[in-house]
Amino acid sequence: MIPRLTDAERAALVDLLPEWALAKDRDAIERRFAFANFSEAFAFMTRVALLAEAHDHHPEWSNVYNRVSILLSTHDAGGLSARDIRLAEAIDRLA
Ligand code: H2B
Repeated sequence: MIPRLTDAERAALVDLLPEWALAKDRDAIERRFAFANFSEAFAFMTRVALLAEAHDHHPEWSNVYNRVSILLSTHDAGGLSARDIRLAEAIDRLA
């Protein structure tokens, strides 16, 4: 079983991932992105999809025209784990 984040690790998130927020109704983090148009949004999603495959860790996400919403949570842990943090950091480096 993959361990969920400890309280100390959760407290560090605000500094580590300032663009991400804790989800209201899930043990998850989320971030919204906006691009110039659909093409740029979808190009970003393609790059995130490749990252997700490389990490073997996959986002829950949606796209509406130029906007992309990403929610990260570890299904195998039933909540937030270090895997979510690693993928969020990698997505931040793309954005
Ligand atoms: N993605 C997410 N978000 N959570 C998981 O627990 C997860 C995953 N598990 N991607 C991976 C795939 C697992 O199912 C495979 C077998 O490694």
